Amino acid sequence: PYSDADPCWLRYTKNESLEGIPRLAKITVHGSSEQIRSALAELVYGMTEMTGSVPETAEDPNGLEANVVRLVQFDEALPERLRELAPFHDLHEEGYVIRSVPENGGESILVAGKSGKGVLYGTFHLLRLMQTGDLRSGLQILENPRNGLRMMNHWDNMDGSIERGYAGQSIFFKDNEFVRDQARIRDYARLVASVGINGVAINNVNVHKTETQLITSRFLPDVAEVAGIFRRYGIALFLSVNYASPIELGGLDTADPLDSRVRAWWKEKAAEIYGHIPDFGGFVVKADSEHRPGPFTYNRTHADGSNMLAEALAPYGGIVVWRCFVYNCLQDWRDRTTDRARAAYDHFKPLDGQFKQNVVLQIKNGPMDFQVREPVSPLFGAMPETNQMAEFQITQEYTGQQKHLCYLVPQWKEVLDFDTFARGKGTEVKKIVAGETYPYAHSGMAAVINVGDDPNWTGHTLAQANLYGFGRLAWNPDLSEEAITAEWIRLTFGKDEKVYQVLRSMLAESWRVYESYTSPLGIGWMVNPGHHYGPNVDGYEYSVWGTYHYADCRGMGVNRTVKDGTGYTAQYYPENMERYESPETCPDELLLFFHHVPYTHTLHSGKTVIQHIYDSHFEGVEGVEAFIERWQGLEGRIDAKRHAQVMERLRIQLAHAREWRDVVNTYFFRKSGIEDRHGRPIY
Ligand code: GCW
Repeated sequence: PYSDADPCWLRYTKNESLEGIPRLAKITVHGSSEQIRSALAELVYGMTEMTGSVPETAEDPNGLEANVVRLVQFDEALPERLRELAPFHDLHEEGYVIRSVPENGGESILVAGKSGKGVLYGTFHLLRLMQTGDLRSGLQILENPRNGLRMMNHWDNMDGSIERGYAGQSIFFKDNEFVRDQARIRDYARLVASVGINGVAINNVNVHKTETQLITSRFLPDVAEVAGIFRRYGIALFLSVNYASPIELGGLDTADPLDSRVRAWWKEKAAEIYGHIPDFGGFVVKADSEHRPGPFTYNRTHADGSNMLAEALAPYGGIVVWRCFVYNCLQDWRDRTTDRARAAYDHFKPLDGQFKQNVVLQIKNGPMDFQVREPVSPLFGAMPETNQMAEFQITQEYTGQQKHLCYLVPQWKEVLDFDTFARGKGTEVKKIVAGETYPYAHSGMAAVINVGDDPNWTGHTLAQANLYGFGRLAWNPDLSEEAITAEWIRLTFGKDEKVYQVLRSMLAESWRVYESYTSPLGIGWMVNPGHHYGPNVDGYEYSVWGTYHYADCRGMGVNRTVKDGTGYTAQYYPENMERYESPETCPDELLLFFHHVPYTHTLHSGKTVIQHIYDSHFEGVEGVEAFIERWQGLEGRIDAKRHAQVMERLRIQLAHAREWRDVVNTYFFRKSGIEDRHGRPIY
């Protein structure tokens, strides 16, 4: 590591099971890319830490060594004998194989890829096997990433603040400059590359005045330096750009995408950027959203808007990641016909087929905004001729802000496994965003990241699991929650079985526990306006944001049916539409998202809505109490520092969960006048 920050899952402790493999004391390298050199450095470092001795790096052009780790990047100069050891034809550009190969009278381990990136990913995989003691004879691993784009979006501002950041300040920026000490950036690159991330947008999608200048000569040399660090780890750097740049930077009087001066300005800009960063990834754009400028100002569509940028980037292979988070944020709460949930689909679906090949639409997982529970965005699968990717939120804006434990892998799994029925049964979101349903030129998964300059990166130490889990799912969305959790725990906390059992159960339950003491049955929000932390049932009820629960003395929920509601359900393919349209078939956990029902409505669970609210809120707090008890039991089994840190957060979580419970229960008791069947305290 380059910094003294927490190594997270790249924790290489002395490992007895490796000592039995003294034969792996040598590493040979074929290939000279920057990424294979990083792979070598990582392997040398990891093996040194785990075995206590520095492995030798051997020159072995003709493959005569035995009992070595061979890092091999395919190229024309690769000797025939080594060429035959790996099935290169089965590998994608970023894939790899790890194989045990009997050779020269011994057994070597081959880590091979078509690119340096592939070898790097394979090396991190090999290191995982070493860390967890799973390195054994007869390895036959072949991995290709399912998603082409595996991206992190930072919402970092150049003053060092992070929008919706809960783990300190930016690792990139400080006082409107780039940070000079790049140690954290290097360790960051190692961390995210180790789980396969290949693109990072370093600045907030809300591009303010200073950040607008990231694409100017004032900052491009700095951007290029970070891109250089990223490059060594196979990461392409992206920038969020201000749609009004031609006005703010170029002195033009318009940013109209069809204006020839605007087009020429962006083309020149692209040439300038690529002059500094030949492998620049491209732009991330939030346009016409929450007061950000965009093509609507000029009566142009989002296809016009994004295509213009795409045209500028195309000669260099760059892409435009265009966000679909476009909705009316100046709604009148009295207006019951406008439904924010409809917005992304209504805006973008009609434009299908009009986007250039190097534009990819980035769609939030749900139709609203990263709530603890919402349905899957109906836009997934609805645009066969337009590249799509999914946007998730690792930073816990609405899920406890890294004070509460909320492991999001189960939530993301539900989204990825959701069957859209776009091409009949079996058209899950994961296939669409992987480009397997429609032949997308670009697609994948992005997430708003949860790291800052806190010593443990994520504020809550256990929130590291979300970062790890996202990367692993972006690599392979078919990995099970259990498999990801098990990997993370063993890498991060070692092999103690009790530690594993406790952590596994806490992580597995945490999302549902958080859900149960916060907003019920898919309705969302109920948070304090602005910072979005803590209970405030009516916080967003009479506001402009389109975020309502419509609770009255009889019932609550939003009627989004076709029959007599906002018609949102019609945005789904028929199988899902029908399921959501009727309260009989709508799943309990989403009932209030789709329907306005009386408090006395009986759920599939057999409980009434009001009793469910009371029960779940009491149970949620009990869930947190149980976390504390279990975590207490790990004292002495994990290092005191991390144990204490997590305990401190759990205690905050408990206090705040009680607040949530009492505020929500009291609110609905007063609205409904219906007593808790179990007579528990409600105020
Ligand atoms: O969730 C909302 C956040 C905003 C954010 C916006 C977005 C970056 O509250 O802080 O802005 O979404 O996704 O653009």
